[in-house]
Parts: sequence; C-alpha cells; structure tokens
Amino acid sequence: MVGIVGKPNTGKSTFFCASTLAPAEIANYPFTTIKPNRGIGYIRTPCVCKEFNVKDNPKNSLCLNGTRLIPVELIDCAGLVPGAWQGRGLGNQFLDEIRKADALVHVVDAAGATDSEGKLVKPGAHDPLEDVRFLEVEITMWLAQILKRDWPKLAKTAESGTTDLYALLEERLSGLSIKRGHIFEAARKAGLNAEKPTAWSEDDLIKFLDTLRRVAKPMLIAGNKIDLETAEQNIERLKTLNYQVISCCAEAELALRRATEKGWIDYKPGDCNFNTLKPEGLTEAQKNALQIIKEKILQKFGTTGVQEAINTAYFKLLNMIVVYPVEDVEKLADHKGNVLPDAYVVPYGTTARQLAYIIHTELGECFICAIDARGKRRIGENQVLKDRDVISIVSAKKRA
Ligand SMILES: Nc1nc2c(ncn2[C@@H]2O[C@H](COP(=O)(O)OP(=O)(O)O)[C@@H](O)[C@H]2O)c(=O)[nH]1
Ligand SMILES: [Mg+2]
Repeated sequence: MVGIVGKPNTGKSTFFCASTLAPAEIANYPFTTIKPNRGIGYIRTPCVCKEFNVKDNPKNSLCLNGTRLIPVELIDCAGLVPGAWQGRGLGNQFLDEIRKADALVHVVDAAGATDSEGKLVKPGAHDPLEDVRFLEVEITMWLAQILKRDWPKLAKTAESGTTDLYALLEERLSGLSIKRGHIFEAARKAGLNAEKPTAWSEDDLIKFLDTLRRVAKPMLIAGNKIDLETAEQNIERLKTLNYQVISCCAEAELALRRATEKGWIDYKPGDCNFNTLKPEGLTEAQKNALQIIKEKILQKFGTTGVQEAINTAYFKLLNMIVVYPVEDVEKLADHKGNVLPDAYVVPYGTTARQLAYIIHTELGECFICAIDARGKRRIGENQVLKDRDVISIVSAKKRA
C-alpha cells in the first residue's frame, strides 16, 4: 500500500480523490473506497494484448484500448504538523496510517503557498524544502521513540547470543511494515556493526533509524500546485534533494477525471492529452477550464503528474513488475476462456513458484513447472519473472 503524506493543505485529498475516481468502465467492478481515506487507485502499464494481438477480457483489472489499469491500495494520511511524533495535531493518527504504508508519496505545496502548519500564505512565501526535511525528521523521531526506551536492553540481548539484532528489531518493529531485509540493509548502509549494538552511540542509533526510514518507507515528492507561478523554481530546487520529484497538478487531474466521468472528454489517467467529446453540451466556462488545463498543464508538463507519481511509487520505489498468469498458453486464457484475465503486481525477484503461491497456495504446493507464453518455453521454479511476462503454471492435481 502507498501512503499519501504531507502537511495540511498541500493537496493530498485532492490527489487521493483524483487517483481513486474510477474510470467509468470500471463502475461494475467491485472496487470501491474501503474507508473514507483508503481507496483503490490504479497503476498504468501498456497491456500485452497489443503485442499478442488478442482481444482481452480483463477480470481483476481494466484494459482501455491497450492500456492496463491495475488496482492498488492508497491511503490518504492525516496532515502532519511539526511535533507529530510527540502526539501534536493528528500525529498519532498519521503515524498509525504510515505504519501500513510500504512507500510514501509526499505531496508538497511546491508553490510555497502554505506555511509549515498548512495555513495559507502568499505564494512563494514558504520554502517547500523545509517541508521535506521536516517530514523526514518526524518519521525518524517516531521510530526513535518506539525503540529508545528498550534499546539498551535490546542491544544487550542481541550480544548475548541466542537472538540476533535483526530478529529482535524485526519483532519490535512488526506492525510498521518493516521487514528483516529492510533492517539488514539499513544497518549495512549506515555502516554500523550489528554484532556490537551496545557500542552504538545515540547518534549512531538515530543514523540507523534515519537510514531505516529511507529503506523501509521509500518516498517520492509530488511537487503539487504547478499551476501556480511560484512552483516551477521550487520544483528545480526540490530536485536537489535526492528524491524523485514529479511535477503535479492534483486539481487538474481531478477535473479531468470528473469531466471523463460525465462523458465530456476522452481521457485515460496519465494521458498527455484529451479530446472533447461533446463541445456543444459544455458551457463557455467549462470549455475554458478544460482548455487551460490542456495548455498550462498537459502541453507544458506532459501530464498532470498524478498517475506518474503512483506509477513511480510502485515501479521505482517498490520495484514492482506486472505479470499476467494464464491457464492456457495458446489462447492466453483462463479455464472460462477469458483472455489475459488477470494482471498481478509483484515485487521484482518473484520466482515462478512464488507466483504460483501468490495465485493459490495449492498451486504453489503442487507446482511442476511454468510456461512462458512468449517463447512457449518451460521455466523452472526458481526462474525470476520479468515485467510483462505472461505465465502459465503447470501443477500436479492434489489427491483428495
Ligand atoms: N492551485 C492548486 N491548488 C490545489 C491543487 N491541488 C489542491 N489544491 C487546493 O489546495 C487546497 C487543499 O487541498 P486538499 O486536497 O484538501 O489538501 P490536504 O489538506 O493536503 O488534503 C484546496 O483548496 C485545493 O483545491 C493544485 O494542483 N493546484
Ligand atoms: Mg486532506
């Protein structure tokens, strides 16, 4: 799951509403908002149907003219104000929400039109780079608060032998979507000796947690409100901060999706353009608004950035790939004859057998081999899957 984070009034909810406004075609799919601030967004990828020259019947996702939209979970986190880790503002709610997030989209008011607490100020009056640093500190301090009290005891236990530091921390941080691999990577990247944690200074511990934050909660910056003049220069400055920065206009994306919903325009999430379908049914003001989005956002920046931010979170931060399991490699269909019914979003490194387990435990347990529909080749259980693989799993039927 990806969390949408930032201080109040940067456009998080606008970003969330735009992302979770389902394309009209999806209306009869069982995807709805889970809770007011949890919903289903989509990642966008070129569907393999064009390459295989087939007409598909997607079941778990949607194919709009060769573009696959695959549902993914998003959470619109409470606005964060300085001191949240000490419980200020909606701090506790915020922290409870980012526990569940595997990656974060930091919606920043790139126009600098809100102060550090989210109050409106003259565009350009606030420096958005401060907001980035502040969010980093808040999350790191929150982790520190969780660990600090037990740390001396934990470090001693780790050195006494039976359980290593990684296992102890994994247990202590379970529930924060932090895995042992993250902890291992953070210790290595921070250059700290995990065998001698009692020798870590307080600064070492903070350095470790700061690294752990980066590893376990990877983040990108959605530089929002690019329609405001003061944003552009700040976007360039945000790019100096070691994060992927995506120029964004959440408000424009929301307008485009609503106009699509009404049948006024032909637009897929993330498109770089749209066609107006019923110009005669629109008021002058509506036509103007759409024209401004076209000229000032799409033609200038390529897209509104909202879809690109979600794609980047899944494909780059989380290193996910899309695979298409099928039962019949000739027809590329399931047993009911649905062509390319499912698109699965799985981490890069997933093997053929792991995919079988993801689809169904029994399929994993009775795995014999997999077949790659492209080359019609058998592949073994340990073969790592690639993005856009179309795979059929061959399994032995389990006896009753
Ligand atoms: N100019 C501009 N304003 C935006 C944009 N996105 C959101 N806003 C406005 O910013 C304000 C706060 O938006 P909201 O989504 O509620 O922010 P949140 O508190 O971060 O959830 C609202 O008035 C939005 O209309 C944008 O792309 N450009
Ligand atoms: Mg909000």
